[in-house]
Amino acid sequence: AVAETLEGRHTDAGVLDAALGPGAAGLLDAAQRLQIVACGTSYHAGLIARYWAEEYAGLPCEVEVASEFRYRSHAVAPGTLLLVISQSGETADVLAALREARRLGYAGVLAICNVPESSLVREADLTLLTRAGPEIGVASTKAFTTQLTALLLIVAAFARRRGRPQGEAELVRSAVALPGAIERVLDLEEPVARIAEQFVDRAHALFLGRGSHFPVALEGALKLKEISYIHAEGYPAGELKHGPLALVDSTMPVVAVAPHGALLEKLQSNLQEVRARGGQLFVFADDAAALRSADGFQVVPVPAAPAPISPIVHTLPLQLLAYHVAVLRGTDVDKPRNLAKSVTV
Ligand code: F1P
Repeated sequence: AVAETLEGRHTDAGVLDAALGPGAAGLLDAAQRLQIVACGTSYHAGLIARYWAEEYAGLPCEVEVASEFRYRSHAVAPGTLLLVISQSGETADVLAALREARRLGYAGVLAICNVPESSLVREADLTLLTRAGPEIGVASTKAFTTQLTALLLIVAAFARRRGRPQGEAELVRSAVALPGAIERVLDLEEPVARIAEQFVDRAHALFLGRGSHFPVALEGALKLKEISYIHAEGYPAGELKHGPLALVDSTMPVVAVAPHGALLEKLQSNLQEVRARGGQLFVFADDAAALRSADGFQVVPVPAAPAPISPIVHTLPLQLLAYHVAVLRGTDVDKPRNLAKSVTV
């Protein structure tokens, strides 16, 4: 309904404001910049939102893990809105960051949360509920995709307020296209399950991305770590030669998130560096034909989707990959060792 409203299908332009609660309009109007705080998967959602905020709404945006934000000194720019993202709304570091931000004079607190009766929802000025339903597994999956959807709509609301109608229209068109795109990408389950077989006996994996798909690489690596216990790192592909390339040999699977667009050419040079060192490459690409040379790559063709939602669409196959690797390794996918659903201490 929010997307439809933004798209103009409803006349009530206040649906997003209503979804956020009383006072939404005033707080959003006053915001000059965003400071996002979150932990784990929710932090990765925030990292993607920064690309949207700056590109489509021209809204300056910083993102930090709550576990560091709460302990550092802050020079707070006037009009900085704190945007807190948490599936549970009970993560201790997130709540501490919120309270610290209040003390420091941030302009207000906007929350994205999945649990209506949580501490976060009680303490925030405004909340957009993700309505993802109960997360059964410890590792966030649908929480991530619904957080991103909420973030996309919030950025669309900012784009409107900041006189960026084209940015708003592009985000809204993308939001409307999202359910169909998700349906199509789920068809990748079979090929991804086959690729998972090649990860079962590996000790390490590297995930590469660029631009707004760099956080997708981080999230792919985190999911693999959390549920299959394979050591995995997400890296911006351009940083490869500043260190991690030293790790690459024929025993190292390298997953690349390679959507079409301006950064693909650069990414491909990075992939050739991996290839030259014998690394095994798994490339998730929505325009396989645009890959200059896919020699030695195992390419997974991701369905094309509008640019803003491409990070969401590329995340799903990586979630499926982690899932299938974990199942093959016989780990408990829903209850990984050493982890808790809510990190309340
Ligand atoms: C943050 C988080 C989750 C992760 C696990 C531990 O939780 O790091 O991303 O999957 O559940 O906690 P939240 O603040 O989003 O509830």
